[in-house]
Amino acid sequence: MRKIVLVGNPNVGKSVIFSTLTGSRVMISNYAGTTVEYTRGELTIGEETFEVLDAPGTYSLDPSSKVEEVAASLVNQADIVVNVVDATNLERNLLLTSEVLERDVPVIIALNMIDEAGHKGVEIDIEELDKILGVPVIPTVAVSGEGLRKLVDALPTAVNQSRQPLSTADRWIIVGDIVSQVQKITHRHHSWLESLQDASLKPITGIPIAVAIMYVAFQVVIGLGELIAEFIEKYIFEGLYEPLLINLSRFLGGEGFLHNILIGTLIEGEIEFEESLGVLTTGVFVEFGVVLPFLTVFYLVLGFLEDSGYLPRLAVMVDRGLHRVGLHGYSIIPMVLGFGCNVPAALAARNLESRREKFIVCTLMAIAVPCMAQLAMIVGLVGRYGGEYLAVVFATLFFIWIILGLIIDRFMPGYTPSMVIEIPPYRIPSIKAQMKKLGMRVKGLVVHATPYILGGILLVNILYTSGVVEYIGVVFTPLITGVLGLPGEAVSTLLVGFLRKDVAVAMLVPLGLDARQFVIGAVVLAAYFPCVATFSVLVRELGAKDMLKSALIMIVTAFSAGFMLNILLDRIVPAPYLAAGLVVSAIVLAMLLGSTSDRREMKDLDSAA
Ligand SMILES: Nc1nc2c(ncn2[C@@H]2O[C@H](COP(=O)(O)OP(=O)(O)OP(=O)(O)O)[C@@H](O)[C@H]2O)c(=O)[nH]1
Ligand SMILES: [Mg+2]
Repeated sequence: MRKIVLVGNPNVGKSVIFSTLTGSRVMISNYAGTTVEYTRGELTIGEETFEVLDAPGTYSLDPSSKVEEVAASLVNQADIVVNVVDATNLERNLLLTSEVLERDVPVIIALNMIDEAGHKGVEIDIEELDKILGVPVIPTVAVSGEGLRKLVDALPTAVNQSRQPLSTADRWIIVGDIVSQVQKITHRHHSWLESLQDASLKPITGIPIAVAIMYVAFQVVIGLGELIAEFIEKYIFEGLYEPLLINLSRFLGGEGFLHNILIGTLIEGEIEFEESLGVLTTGVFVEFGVVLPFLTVFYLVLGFLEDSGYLPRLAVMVDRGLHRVGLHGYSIIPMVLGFGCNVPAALAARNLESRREKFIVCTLMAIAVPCMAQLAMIVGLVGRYGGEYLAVVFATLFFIWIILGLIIDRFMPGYTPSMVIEIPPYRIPSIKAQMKKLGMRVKGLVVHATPYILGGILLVNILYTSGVVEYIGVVFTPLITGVLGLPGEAVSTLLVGFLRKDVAVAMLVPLGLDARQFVIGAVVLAAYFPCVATFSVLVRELGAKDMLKSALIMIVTAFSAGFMLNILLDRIVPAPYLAAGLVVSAIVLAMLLGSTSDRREMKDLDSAA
């Protein structure tokens, strides 16, 4: 099968074109670096079926990051290259085009975002561009599908130029020349969207906007998530599902092996969805009653932030703060994604250029950013002891995040290269695209998480029933009880936490912990190790050696934090003061001790000069 490869700069609409051409579903967002791996699809034209590949965005075929490598290698395999060019940013896009034209492969150009170019007063003489480049140029508006039919029809007319390679300097000159010949810019007034763009980047207005957006986003997720979760629990689980289970429980005789696996333990003769630990009770409840409602709302909100183009602006706003822990502002994107699920977040970290930065981001995220499923459990279960205990959990994670960032930044050699953040314009998210994306994510969740959730519950159940937990509990009691102040059985939650963190948090409930113990359990579970899905992605992304280092850091940090809480919380410092103290001291320490690697970079630059 012949291969058509879609190449272009980041965020130019390649994935939109891909999904229209092939009918495949792929992630589309309004920021550079949405696609990090390629996706395949098929397109039939007449008799022939082509394989279509959606490449990650790249600025050059001479790769400078893993993501760009993927794109460059796809071009090498291509039988036809469709170079997607952003009409609103012709100059930069044509630099890549000039590289593509040097390859021994037929090329056709999709001049995309013609609609936005029009709004911006950018006028492009397409015929002239076509003539100068010597390959077909098809104007398109990917989101509305305009021009895509023509693009498909024109595919056979793609031209192989195999041009002589140019030096970078010559490339700039030639591209500049072309742009001056084909592009006319007429002046026009700022639209309100553009004024808003400016406001969200200026610190004086941008910081309040960022705080407000994040606040509203999390309020909506927690508030709406809770509302939906309560509704589902009351009407679906208690109203419809429980009576069925009660019948089943009676049918099974109320006890025995099968009853234990499916229904679990009855608590005072009743099924308790959070505590019974049966596959059909707690397993199904955790997935559909807890994870799904919160995650669906989170993805809805995230989708809006992604498609509007706000995330890269947030990156600019937090850039200075993140530099204190050796990170570039763009690493806020994997962090925010991590609140949904750490797996896609670890993949998004690929966009960061250096190994150093990737290591810091992945470690900090795995340790201190609980995923939505876990977050929902923590909010629901720790919240029962009162808001101040919830505050201690989050304050501790924040404290860990900052302190660990400062330490790694100081002791890991090198520095994080500055990275140019490309900021897309604000775009009004289309409801249809949002729903498609949400559907993809929720489906992915149900398909991928179900085995872990049900399997996790099953495992715990078996571990409990067979007495293994008791045995391991005895072995680890000195650590669990001595250091963390938890009952020995808590060790089972750590085992399960490797499979599913949310389930593990729920399993703290039957242990009958007091508030301080529950807080310690929740913090240690969040921090000690990533879940198995995240772990496998991290091994791939960081390599086994770095992952091992990262894992060691996590385990040591988690137990130190648990130990600290065990000593301080409520015994020496009451919860609200501890929460406030942790947040304030983290911020103060970051101010005083931060930016070590930035200073190293300055020193190196000075001595080089
Ligand atoms: N107005 C307008 N928006 C578009 C057009 N094509 C794509 N977009 C929007 O541009 C953004 C980027 O689209 P993607 O398809 O994710 O871009 P990509 O080239 O695959 O980006 P990466 O995977 O990050 O390299 C999305 O918000 C799209 O909705 C277009 O022709 N007109
Ligand atoms: Mg893409």
